Amino acid sequence: MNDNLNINWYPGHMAKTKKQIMQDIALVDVVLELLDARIPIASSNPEWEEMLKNKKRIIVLNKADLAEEKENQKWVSYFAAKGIEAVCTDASSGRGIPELMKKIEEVASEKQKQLGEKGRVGKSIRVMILGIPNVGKSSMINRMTKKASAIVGNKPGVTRQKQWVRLSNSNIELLDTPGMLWPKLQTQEIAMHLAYTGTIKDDIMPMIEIAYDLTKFLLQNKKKAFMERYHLEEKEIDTILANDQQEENENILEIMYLVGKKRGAVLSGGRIDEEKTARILLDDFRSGKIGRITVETVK
Ligand SMILES: Nc1nc2c(ncn2[C@@H]2O[C@H](COP(=O)(O)OP(=O)(O)OP(=O)(O)O)[C@@H](O)[C@H]2O)c(=O)[nH]1
Ligand SMILES: [Mg+2]
Repeated sequence: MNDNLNINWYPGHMAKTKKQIMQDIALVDVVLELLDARIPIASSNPEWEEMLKNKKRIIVLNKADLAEEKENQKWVSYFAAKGIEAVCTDASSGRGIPELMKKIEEVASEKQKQLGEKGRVGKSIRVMILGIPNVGKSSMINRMTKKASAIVGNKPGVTRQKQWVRLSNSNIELLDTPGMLWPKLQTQEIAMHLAYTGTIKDDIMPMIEIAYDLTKFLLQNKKKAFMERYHLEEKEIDTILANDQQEENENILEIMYLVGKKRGAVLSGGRIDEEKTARILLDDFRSGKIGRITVETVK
C-alpha cells in the first residue's frame, strides 16, 4: 500500500473561504468550533488557535452519537482542563443543543451587559459556526433555528457561501460558514482520519487505500464490532492475520475481500469488487453501522 495520500484536498476556493472567515471573525462575539467527536484532533484546524485568539470560543463535539459516550466525556474534561468549554451534540437528533444554547445565552448576556454599560443597547449577539467540511455546521444551525434555514448534505462542500440566520425571539444571529481545511495536513494519520469520516470529497480520494487503512484500524481496535458487523469468526480472522506466508497488508486485504464476499461485492468471474467493498466499509463506518467508534481517544 502507498504510504502517502497524495491528493489535492486544499482546492483554490478554500483560500478564499479562509480570507472571508478571517474578516468575519472580527464581527462576531462568539465562535462555535465544531469538531467531529470521533476525531477531535484531526478535525481541529491548527490555524484556528491563532485566528481565534481573544475570541470567546465554545467547542462543540458534534456527531457525538457516532462516537463512544465514555470517550466523549473524556474529551469534554480534556478541554475543560485547558479552560475551554466543550459540549457534546448530535445535530441530527438535537441532543445536546439545549445545553449548547444555554452556554451561548450565557455568553450573550455577559456581552449585552458590557454593551449596556457602554450605553449601546439592542445590539445583536453574533455567533460564528466554524468547522471542517461535513462536520454538521448547517445541520446545527437548522436545529438551533428549528427550521431548514441552511442546506445540509451528506458530503463535504455543501455550503458554498456564508449565511446569516437570526434566531426567532432572540437577539442572537448565527453565521453559517463553508467547511474549512488547512493547506498542510500535519500527518498521514490525520489525513486518514479526515478521509474515514468523509471530510474530503470521495471522488478525489483513493477509496481502496482509505478503506484498507480503516480495516486495519478496526481490526486493531474494534475487532469485536467489526466481526459482528460482517458475521466473521474470530478464528477465521486470526488465522489470516497470523499468516506469515504473505505481507501484513495482504492479510488485511484478504480480510477486506472476505467482507466484500459476504456483502456480495463480487464481479463477474468471481473476483472481488474492491471499489464496492471499500464503499461498503466506509459507508458502514460513517453511518455508525459498525458501532459508535471514537477513532482518536484522549491520550
Ligand atoms: N449522525 C450524525 N449525523 C450528523 C450530525 N450532524 C450532521 N450530520 C449529518 O452530516 C452530514 C453533513 O451535515 P451538514 O450540516 O451539511 O455539514 P456542514 O458542516 O454544513 O458541511 P459543509 O457545508 O459541506 O461544510 C449530513 O448528512 C447531516 O445529516 C450528527 O450530530 N450526527
Ligand atoms: Mg454546510
